[in-house]
Amino acid sequence: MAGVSAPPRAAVGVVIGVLAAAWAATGACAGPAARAPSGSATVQPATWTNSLGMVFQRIPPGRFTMGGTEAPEALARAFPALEPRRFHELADENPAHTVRIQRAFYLGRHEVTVGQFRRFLEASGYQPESEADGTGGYGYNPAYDPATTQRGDAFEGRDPRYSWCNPGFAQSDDHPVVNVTWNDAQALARWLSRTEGHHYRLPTEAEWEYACRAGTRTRYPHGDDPRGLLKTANTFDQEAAAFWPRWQQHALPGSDGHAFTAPVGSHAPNAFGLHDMLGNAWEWVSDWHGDTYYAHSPSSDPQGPADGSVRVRRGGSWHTWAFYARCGYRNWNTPQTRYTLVGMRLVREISPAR
Ligand SMILES: [Ca+2]
Ligand SMILES: [Ca+2]
Repeated sequence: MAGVSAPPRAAVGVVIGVLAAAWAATGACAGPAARAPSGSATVQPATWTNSLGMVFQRIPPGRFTMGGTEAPEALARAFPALEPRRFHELADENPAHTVRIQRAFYLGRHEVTVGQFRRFLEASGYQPESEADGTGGYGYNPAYDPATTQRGDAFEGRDPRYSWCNPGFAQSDDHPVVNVTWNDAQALARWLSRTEGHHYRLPTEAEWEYACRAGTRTRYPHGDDPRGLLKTANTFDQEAAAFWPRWQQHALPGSDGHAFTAPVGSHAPNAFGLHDMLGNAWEWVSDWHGDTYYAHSPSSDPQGPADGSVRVRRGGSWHTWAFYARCGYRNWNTPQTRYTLVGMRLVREISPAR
């Protein structure tokens, strides 16, 4: 299966640099101290805020239909600019199947932000994988020409100049952190669990899709029309197409207000009160990826295949075409992958005794 290295599974294009968002790496690497926690886990409030300032929404248990793609003909009508082969490359989304989420859980209202990740690093001493292994991350550079590289990736890297605090474009503390690995997410969850006494982890793939759909069965929580993303998510729109004119035909016909990452919560939440489940930053989930997993996965609280080589990420990003920002779309990378488009959000478990 392709897509095991840093580039996205979805096609990447050629950067034609215009209007550089040049930015110094040191700008986002220092910041204010952590805030005190608020709220209490003992009463299971609808929202809860942790020691890093992450706000969590209580997600109720429930049942939903996971996966399942539409007929290629229907997809072709909705996405006329795409080559027909893309509608046949979705086998891992099938079959549609009923999944039960048996316990309530807290899920981050937002993606983990740059500021929250910095406070974690400062408090824990953890060194992100892109820095620890010395190879860096990926970033946007208007002077970079993918045609001159062997891989032809849309972004420059790996390069030590790029990391969680420098994706090559400006980010303030309330933007989603990117260039973080699945292993970095594990480290953050372990540290929070240890310091707060709650159990943190990445959501399972099933929990993520359940939370994204929030009771809906359409391509997106707002419905089936890709243009609705302009009001509900930060994806590949006309703002982004100005920087990647080669992909103009795949850009949504309007502006969501953001060419690169947006401050988390810039768009309306879904019915569970969650922002940016689609778009802004891809989100790591805990599961290994399995092409045929849906055909035999357990119906209650599936945890993913027992082993594998790549971890699933979900939801698309600020650089993702609408077709790949559907609730059911699956993508994956190795746990060591760090990339300009990939971030995370966390689960905090709710103790069944409370
Ligand atoms: Ca956008
Ligand atoms: Ca997201």
